[in-house]
Parts: sequence; structure tokens; C-alpha cells
Amino acid sequence: MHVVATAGHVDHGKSTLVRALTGMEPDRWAEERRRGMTIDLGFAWTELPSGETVAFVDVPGHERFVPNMLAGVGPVPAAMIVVAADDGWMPQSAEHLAALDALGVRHGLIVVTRSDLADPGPAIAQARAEVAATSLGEVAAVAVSGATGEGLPDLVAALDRLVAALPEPDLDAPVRLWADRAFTIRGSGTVVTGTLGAGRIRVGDELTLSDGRAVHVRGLQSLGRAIDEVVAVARVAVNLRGVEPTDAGRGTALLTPGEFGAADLIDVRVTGDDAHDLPRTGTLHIGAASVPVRVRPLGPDTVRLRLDRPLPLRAGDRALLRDPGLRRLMGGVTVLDVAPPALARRGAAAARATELATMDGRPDERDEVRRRLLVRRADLRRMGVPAAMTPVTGDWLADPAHWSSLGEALITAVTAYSKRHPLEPGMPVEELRRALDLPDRALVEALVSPPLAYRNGRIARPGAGDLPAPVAQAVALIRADLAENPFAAPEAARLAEVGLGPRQIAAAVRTGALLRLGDAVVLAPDAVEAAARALATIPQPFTLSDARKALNTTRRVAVPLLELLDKRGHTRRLPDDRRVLDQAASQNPV
Ligand SMILES: Nc1nc2c(ncn2[C@@H]2O[C@H](COP(=O)(O)OP(=O)(O)O)[C@@H](O)[C@H]2O)c(=O)[nH]1
Ligand SMILES: [Mg+2]
Repeated sequence: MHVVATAGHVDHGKSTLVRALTGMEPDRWAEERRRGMTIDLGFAWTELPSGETVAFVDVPGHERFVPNMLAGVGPVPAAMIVVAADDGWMPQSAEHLAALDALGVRHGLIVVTRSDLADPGPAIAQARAEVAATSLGEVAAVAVSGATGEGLPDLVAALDRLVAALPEPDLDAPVRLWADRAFTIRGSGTVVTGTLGAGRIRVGDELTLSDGRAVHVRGLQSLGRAIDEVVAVARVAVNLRGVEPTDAGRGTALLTPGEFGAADLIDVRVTGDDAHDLPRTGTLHIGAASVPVRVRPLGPDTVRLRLDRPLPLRAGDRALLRDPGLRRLMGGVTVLDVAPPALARRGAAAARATELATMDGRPDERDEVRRRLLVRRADLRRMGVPAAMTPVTGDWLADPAHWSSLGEALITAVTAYSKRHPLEPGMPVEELRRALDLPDRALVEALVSPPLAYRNGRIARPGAGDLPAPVAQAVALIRADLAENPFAAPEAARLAEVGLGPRQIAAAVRTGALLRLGDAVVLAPDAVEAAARALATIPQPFTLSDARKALNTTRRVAVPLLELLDKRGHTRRLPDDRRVLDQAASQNPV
């Protein structure tokens, strides 16, 4: 199917033409029929001689209803520009054409109607000249009469040529269906209609509304028939579960989940007036949506727009700005960036303007990654940037220069940390993440490369966390004491004398140089096995006092040492508090 929108001044015969081509009544409302004037969008379709189907979005021509007109043409790739032979080129002929130009519509047709009432020649000549100067360029022109039917076969042939030349839609693209109507059908619930420009929708699909809410496709209709799947380009009516019509009205969008962000601050290129001459407020029209915006000029043709409510926009989107008060088109808009940087620093706006001058709405992955330094691939895709680079970890893309300077910063931070905390086995990952201001711990881990290494949530040079020389020497003195008398834990005074305070002891215990039995009770690391061997030589079971004598030690050591022996399975404690050595465990220490 193909979709073509009408365009042109009020009363120039647009609806009559659609009626003549399709046999369907595009004016849907009683008020429209009574007044003989299109107020809102109308829809009708027909089959062309080639077998191709064309659906028309018939728009209102009256200047009061330009916002409705824009909602209709916004998502449509081709237009039929209608001019009355007896009236010629009029204000809304110009305004509609300017809107098509601003949106970058490239395909169209001039139809001069009411040619039974006047010579169509002058209207054709002027329309051709006006259209040629726009994004539509040279287009075919046909003279017809909706009253007599003269010229209609030529128009049908011209439509066939027009649709044959339309670009193939991208059927794998994510869905962004701008709702142009939402209503309730008794027994079915909410129905949303729109022009599907790309992608496909199936019954049963889950989609999201612009605000992120999930909705389910209960049914689909196209051209008045229920179908299981609709592929772009198409007019489609989507029956939704889980939503009220008021929540899915004109301007909301049905989206493929996860494929669009919600942008309320965007940098754009404007065509038309100098950016600095633009009014500071306006309305942004895109798809079938319109939203008030504040305008901040940046460069000669670039501005930052603050949207009243977020829209699912991507880089490269075409839109237009309109001054609703003056009912005047302010300019066409090409979206350059849907997640632009804050402009807090002095001179940031000027630097941004320079940067925007190099952008054209066809985002390049490498440029974007360079600008953003670190960015998730899925976020880039949501911004409209096709991503092919290899992530540094998970879904993260990194600018190569930034990544290598982060790697250096990591080494510096870890080195400084180990100077400040010589007894710790490296810098905790979370602390590094904060120090380097990284958004994800995984990035810190991915940055680690020799000479750094990751161990137990910390990052260090291998050997870091080995005991500093003075501590190692102190431990050696204590170990020498213990070699003489393995279960005589050094007294506090001896520990202090060799320079082992609580932090040094903790470090020595962590590296395995000492075994901790209690707060300041330490032995050599092999004391448990040595004790088990010694206890194997005395009669079983034995009391605490027996053990104390056999090990030549005090209660201060014997109590926790026996508990450790119990815990490690060397000994078993009997109900009378005596213990037996578990021979199996002792021969084969765990
Ligand atoms: N004589 C004649 N009248 C026409 C022709 N096309 C439309 N009209 C009349 O012009 C008026 C406006 O037509 P309409 O289709 O509603 O214009 P629209 O506002 O562009 O949709 C109506 O009264 C139509 O009957 C035509 O080709 N010849
Ligand atoms: Mg009409």
C-alpha cells in the first residue's frame, strides 16, 4: 500500500478529488458535511490500474486547521498538491507547500482542479514554479475536473507513476506509529489509527506508548479489513488492550519497545530564518504530534529546543516549527542530537554551535562516541545512531583516546591509593569507579590490564598488598619467637615492641603470614596442624588442661585454638567438655 496526503488551499477541491478517485467520503464528521468543509483528517483508498493500492490522507485547507493538516502529512512520504484553476495559488497553497518542504517531502504531484471553470494553464504554471523550488523539485502536473470527471484517467495514471517511484520502506525498522486518531469501539476497546512509515506490526505484539507504558495489539485493521500483520507503508487501525483512548490520542506514538528514548531537549538545524531571528517560543510538529517548545539559538542555523513534553525522537528526524500565535511557519527542523550535553560552562554554547555546524542529522557512530566518550550501544541506537563498534565491556562503547587515558588514570589512582594504604591489597573497584567518575563498575574492571590485576573486588599491582618491608621484618621476628615455642602467642608488649599494631596484624593475617586466634592473639599459620599432631600423642579424650600442658601454653591460647581445631574437624567435643582427636581429619587436614 502507498499513502499520499492532499495539500492545498480550502475549497480548491481536495475532498472532491479524493471522493472522485475512491468513491469514498473523506469528510467523516457531520459538521464537515454540513459546512462542506474539511476540519479534520479524512481517509479513503482505492486500487490503481497497476494493482497498487493508494490510501489518501485528506487534509483541511482552512488556515485555522493547519495543525490538523500537519498531523496528517507529518508521517506521509508523498503529497498531492491541489490548486483550483479558477482561484490560483493562494495562502494555504503556499503554507502547505512550505510545510512539505520543511518536512523534506520529496515525492508529489500537482493537480489543478475545477478546470471546467477556468483555464488550468496559469495555475499549473505557477504551481510548477513554486513546487520546483522545494524539496519536491520537478513533479508531474495534471488538470482535472472533479465535477465532470475530465482528466481523472490522466490523474490515475500519474498516481500510478508516483507510487511506483516511491522508495521502499524499511520493513526491519522499529515501529513508530504516530496516532492521528484514537477512539473507542464498543466491545473492542481503544483503537488508534496512523500511517505506518516503516516496520511491521502483528496481532499480539507488545508495543509501548510514548510514556513507556506497555500496550498489547489485540487486533489490526487496514483498508477496513481485519488482518494479522500490517507492513509499511500503510494506513492502519490498531486495537489496543490496556489503554484508554485519552491516553493514546493524537500525537502519542506506538513504539517498538526499547528502540526509542524520550527526548525533551534537542539540538536541531533550522531552515528558513536565521536562528537568532526566531521567536523564543513556538510549536514543534513532528509525525502527528505537536508540542510547545522554547527556542535557544546556538549557531546561525542551529538551535536548542526545550520541549514541553518528551517525544520519541531520533537524530535525522524531520519536523517543523510554527508560531501558533502568528499562524506562521518558523522553519523546517532536522534533529541533530536528542541527548545533547548541558551548556553550563562559559563558552559551552559557542563550542556547541561549532560542533553542531559539522553535524547533518546522519549521525556517525565514531563521531558520537568521540563526543560522548562513553555511551551504551542501546542508547546510541535509541538516539538513531546505527552502532557497529565493539564494546569495551557489556554494551559500553568507548572513545579509544578517552579509554586509554582512563587506563592511565586508573594506574595513577591505584598507585596513589596503595601509597596511602600500604597494608591494603589494592583499591576497591567501587572507590575507583567514583574516582574516575565512571557510570558502571564493569568499566573499571574492563580497564584493568597489566601491570594491574583484579582480585576480590580490588585492583592492584600484583604483589601490592604483600607486606611492606618493615611489617614483613616484624612478622619474621614474631615467627622466630614462635619457632622456639609454637603455642606461646606473643604478648601485647612484644607485638608493640616489634611494631605490629592492629592494622599491621590485620595485613599479616590477610596475607597469611600469621594466624589470628583472637583480637591480639596470633600464632604461625601452621599452628592448627602442629597442635593436632601434638595432641595425637596424648591419651584420648583429653581436657582443656591436658591440652594446655601438652602444647605448653596458656588458656588465652588454648581456648580459641581448640575451638578452631573443632571447627576445622581435627577434634570433636564430647558432652563432658573433653575432646577426642578425629584421626581421619588429622591425618588428612582440611
Ligand atoms: N465545478 C467544479 N466544482 C468543484 C470541483 N472540485 C470541487 N468543486 C467544488 O468546490 C467546492 C470545494 O470542494 P472541496 O472538495 O470541499 O474542497 P477542499 O476544501 O479542497 O476539500 C465544493 O463545492 C465542490 O463541489 C471541480 O472540479 N469543478
Ligand atoms: Mg476538504
